[in-house]
Amino acid sequence: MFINHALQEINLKIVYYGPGLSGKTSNLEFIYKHLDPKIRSELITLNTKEERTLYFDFMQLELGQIQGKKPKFNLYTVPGQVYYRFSRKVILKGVDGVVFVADSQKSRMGENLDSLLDLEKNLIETGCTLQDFPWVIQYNKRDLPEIETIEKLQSRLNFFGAPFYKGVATKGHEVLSTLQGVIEQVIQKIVI
Ligand SMILES: Nc1nc2c(ncn2[C@@H]2O[C@H](COP(=O)(O)OP(=O)(O)OP(=O)(O)O)[C@@H](O)[C@H]2O)c(=O)[nH]1
Ligand SMILES: [Mg+2]
Repeated sequence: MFINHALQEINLKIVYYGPGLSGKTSNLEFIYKHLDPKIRSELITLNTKEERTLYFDFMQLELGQIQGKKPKFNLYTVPGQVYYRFSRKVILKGVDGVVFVADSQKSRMGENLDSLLDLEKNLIETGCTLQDFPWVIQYNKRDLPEIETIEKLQSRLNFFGAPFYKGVATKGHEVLSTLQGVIEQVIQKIVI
């Protein structure tokens, strides 16, 4: 969090985390297309030619007021591919809230778990832990065949009882409710 007292602005950082191809960039693309341009910036994406995130995606939202100040939510995605470990660590610096985008496909359970452990490890290095951190889980790709039940995903991934959403990011299902959920978590933490 960064407060600019002169401009009466609070800058908050929300990071979309998760394994490669889970749908993090698709979440931001939907938010970009469906929010009023008056409250959102352009979407900056840095992709490889295969459309995989290379460093991060970024977009800023300006919403309402908190304690008389204008909150600006800076949304980032990390690159999910395993070897971009260093980028993920850098992007997590100063994070205020996380959306963990899990891939619901049965074959991706191992990658979801590895990515969640990678998140926990990186958060611990910044002095936080998932247990008392503002975060939500989105179980994405609910439209595909061969997906895990929500009960199984919950028991394997949601060990701290974070709020969760059942998403289809490409169609926008639960994308905005996921965003709203993480924003609520972040605000709750800063107004206490
Ligand atoms: N069927 C289906 N496809 C999805 C869904 N969400 C994303 N996809 C597809 O999955 C692929 C990867 O989506 P991205 O949003 O680029 O994934 P990412 O998590 O940003 O991937 P990295 O940047 O490599 O970490 C794309 O082809 C998307 O169209 C979904 O809910 N359902
Ligand atoms: Mg991406």
